[in-house]
Amino acid sequence: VKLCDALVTALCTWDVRHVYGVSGANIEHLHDAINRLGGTTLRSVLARSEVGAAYMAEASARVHGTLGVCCATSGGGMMNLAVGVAEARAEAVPMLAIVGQTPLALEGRGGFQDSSGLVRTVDALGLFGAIAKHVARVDDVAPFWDILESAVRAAMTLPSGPAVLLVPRDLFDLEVGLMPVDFPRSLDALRERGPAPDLTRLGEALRRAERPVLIWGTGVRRSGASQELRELVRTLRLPTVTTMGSFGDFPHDDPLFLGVAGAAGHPSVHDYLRNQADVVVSLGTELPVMVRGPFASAFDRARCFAIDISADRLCHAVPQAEIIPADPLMAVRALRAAWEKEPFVCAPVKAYELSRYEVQHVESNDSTAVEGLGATAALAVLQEFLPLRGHLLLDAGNSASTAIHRLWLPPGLPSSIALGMGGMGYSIAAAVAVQLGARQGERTLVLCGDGAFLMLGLEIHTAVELRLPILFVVFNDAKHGMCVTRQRLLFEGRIEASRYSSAQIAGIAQGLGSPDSLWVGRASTPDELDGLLRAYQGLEEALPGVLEVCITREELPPFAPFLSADAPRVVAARPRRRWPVPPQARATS
Ligand SMILES: Cc1ncc(C[n+]2csc(CCOP(=O)(O)OP(=O)(O)O)c2C)c(N)n1
Repeated sequence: VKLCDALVTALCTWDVRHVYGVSGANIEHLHDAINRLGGTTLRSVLARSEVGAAYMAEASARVHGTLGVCCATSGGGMMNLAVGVAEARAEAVPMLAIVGQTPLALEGRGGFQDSSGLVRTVDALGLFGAIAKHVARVDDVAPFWDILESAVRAAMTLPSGPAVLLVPRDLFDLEVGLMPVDFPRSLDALRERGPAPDLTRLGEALRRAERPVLIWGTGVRRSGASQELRELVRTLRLPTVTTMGSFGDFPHDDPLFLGVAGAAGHPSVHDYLRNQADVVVSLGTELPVMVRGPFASAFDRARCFAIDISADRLCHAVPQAEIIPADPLMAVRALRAAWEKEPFVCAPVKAYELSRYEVQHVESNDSTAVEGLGATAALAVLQEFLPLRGHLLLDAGNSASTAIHRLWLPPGLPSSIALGMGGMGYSIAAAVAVQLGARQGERTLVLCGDGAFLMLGLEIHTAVELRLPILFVVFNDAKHGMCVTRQRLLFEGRIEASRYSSAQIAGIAQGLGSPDSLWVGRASTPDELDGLLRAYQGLEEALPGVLEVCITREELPPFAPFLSADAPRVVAARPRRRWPVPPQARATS
């Protein structure tokens, strides 16, 4: 068996469905092997850039709990891919990146796109050594199967992360022998979860607590624990807040949901954690500053348990907490076991109301208009059109923080945001993989700014090609909104390198498909937005859509670091509509 065929066979055995990438001289053998052997199991997805490809692979793993696989050629392709490898590293997402290298005989001898590190060439091993969880170079085919197994084991073992396999072009064609009999046949066999923690003390603390709170992090979904944790939370009646990354993972219409914690989170949640909670349990979050910043004093005052596989990071983030290293799924099961020995229900939250910050418009000389459409008003319209089942992807910037702060999500619509590296445009590329892995009837919605669109918007072309019914909503304010906000607040309003002339996003999008393959709309008022969303939802055949929302009224985003402690708030009425519960639990949790 040739190395390239062996790779494809292994990926098929693991039930990997897509290899995201861009081809090129040093990776074309892999694409040819997918062509010959992928069958109905494994397809290649041609992204428009390797940045997009890596984000797609990362999102397929982050959202659907698989191993994300991407590939690139050496040189520029490899450098682009590195962006998404870094995101997977930062957010502990399991990924396999296969990167072709110049033929062995040409390394250090002027080979095209040589990244061997020899004779002052770029050093691929060094590059990925610095950003991946695991990197290996296949220099010799004899240990190929071991090298592959170690790479994927490293990617899957918690805390998971990206593994990079560097393969010189000529080795793709060499014989590696048959797949060994003891080669792992399923990814589950590679996912080492570690032992179950002893949570007797936590159970005891919760039983005695008067105002306990659970902080639900993104690691819960990644470890496949969402369903079991939801059940446990309801059994214990444990009041719950989510982080921004897991916004939507706990049903918003459940009375146990207190809101979102973190920079774009809700002030009532932060107050409750800071001043009232007596036992705080965080699960599946490393509690980075973006999450803990607005309520950090809770860790000094309350009794805190921080449970996550990345206990080393927790030790630095919240040294005051009792840190419990564990995979979230193992922790959920351990807590259930502790509870079953001596069942109890938590004390109910008294007189709690979820509050949000009031909208603050920015009135400034350079502001385009005092009247006009603001992000909050646009989101109020969008609220009524959210898919009931699917996934919401948010991007960097003001529009995403406003969405997290102001939207209620239906229970079948969890959301994701890349906060590890926080790269703009992630949501656009990620949507491709999220929709490819979706079940029938599930829809992906992207909410991003024009800045994100201008960075990676051409991945919409990938979605059009694959006829993926993703709606890309682009909030166009003709600027990098969040940078402008920061400059206003931190640099006396001097705006530099964060504004540009308005781009016609709908016009650009129209060039990415024909009207029967891509729906495009442009709204400047709430009524127009409402009409267009109705039109999109009424399409006979679900299509990819791009909806440009022209934002002409600037707002201060509801982002805690930008707001004073006494910024005015409003109590948020709970969602009135009883959202239908999706017929099946999602694949990943
Ligand atoms: C790749 C990348 N470069 C720079 C940044 C820093 N950054 C964070 S938000 C932002 C502006 C985002 O603008 P836009 O996408 O238009 O969203 P808005 O804030 O206007 O809603 C920038 C430049 C980043 N997060 N990612």
